[in-house]
Amino acid sequence: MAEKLEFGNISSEKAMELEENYGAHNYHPLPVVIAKGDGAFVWDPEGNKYYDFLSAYSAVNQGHCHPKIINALIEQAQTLTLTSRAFFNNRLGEYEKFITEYFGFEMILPMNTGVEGVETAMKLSRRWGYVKKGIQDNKAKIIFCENNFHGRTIGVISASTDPDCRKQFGPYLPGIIQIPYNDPHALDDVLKEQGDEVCAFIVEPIQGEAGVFVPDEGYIKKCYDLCKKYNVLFVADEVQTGIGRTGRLLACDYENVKPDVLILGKAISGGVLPVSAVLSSRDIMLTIKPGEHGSTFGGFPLACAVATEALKVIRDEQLTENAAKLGEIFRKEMKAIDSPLIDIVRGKGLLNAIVIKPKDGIDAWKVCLKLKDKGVLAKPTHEHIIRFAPPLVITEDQLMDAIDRIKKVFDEIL
Ligand code: IF1
Repeated sequence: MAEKLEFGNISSEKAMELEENYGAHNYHPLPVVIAKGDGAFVWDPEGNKYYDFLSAYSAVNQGHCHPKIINALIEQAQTLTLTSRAFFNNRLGEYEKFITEYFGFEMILPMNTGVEGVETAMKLSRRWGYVKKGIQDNKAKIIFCENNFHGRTIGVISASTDPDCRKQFGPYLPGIIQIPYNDPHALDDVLKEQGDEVCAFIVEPIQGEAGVFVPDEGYIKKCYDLCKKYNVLFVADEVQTGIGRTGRLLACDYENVKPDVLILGKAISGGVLPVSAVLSSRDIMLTIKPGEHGSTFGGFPLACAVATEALKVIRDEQLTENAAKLGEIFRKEMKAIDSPLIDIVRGKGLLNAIVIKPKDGIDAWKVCLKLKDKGVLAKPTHEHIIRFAPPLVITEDQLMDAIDRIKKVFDEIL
């Protein structure tokens, strides 16, 4: 007999079966089906409630279905959704003024997904390299870090060192240099040798996919200074770390670095629409001329309305401050857990990870399954690491309740 459903008309079992049969197998999800979200919580079709400790990879910083963002979406959707950039629209300019002032930049180039933001930054950097730096045509090089994650396009995976992202997708884009992360000397060495042909250094201030790898204090500033020394653009990919997640508006703020080019995505829209942005100075941005880059949806009115409201929510509800405060509590409580399974606890703000030392057949995946049973959703990355990144609207009481559940898992699992 079919179980009564609380949300939607498809059971968890049926939903998983449909995805298995009709969807490409490019993911390996945790066996949980989400049918509804509200703030820090999600529910499956059967009505089981969970804390969302992934936040759609930090896209849902403002919490699921934030009423103000959803209202902005509905209102704009009933008025105008898409015009293309063949015409002006009455939302784009206002949004562009708002977001550039919000982050302290002169200009924005709006795109949709994070990886498009990265591609845009790569094109912009190359263009700047030819037009402003005087690099010989087709010689420009971009430096990336090992173990980076910047997205899935051919251009961007060419910069990846992760075999899962790369293998059998070649041939790759030339003009890419990879150096170790968290090693300013490696950057210095490359720039000393090839600096004349390098247009940009593209870096995550905290490496997300690598397992929330936080570099040494001062790393970002040292890299920025080296970029200045060799006339190279310092490009920060804050698609995951940006917009309050790490306890500052931008993770680069921790070192008072203002990137030459800033890439944002995910939480710009509060997880409501794919919205990304490349922010920079007029000098750099205006090296791209009309007709040379763009996207049908980039800067569409619906995105402008939603992103404006989503950024206001971050500020009005002091979500950055909340992330800073609750992040301290989270790491302190996790470090206090006495379990042989816990190797390292690290992170900043509400972007945290626990590195698991597998024991007696218990690995990160099994810990996540147990967490799910206790009502906390988190996902392993790189086999042994579990990322913990709840929506920034989570309250202290909710966080403490979730922490209790996590503690119980580690108490009971071995
Ligand atoms: C997937 C990770 C997170 C990103 C940074 C650009 C992009 C991402 C720093 C591209 C995207 C995602 C995509 C997601 C998994 C995920 C992820 F585990 F791989 F590292 F967030 F933690 N720069 N990150 O983190 O943005 O094009 O996806 O909008 O399923 O591939 P996108």
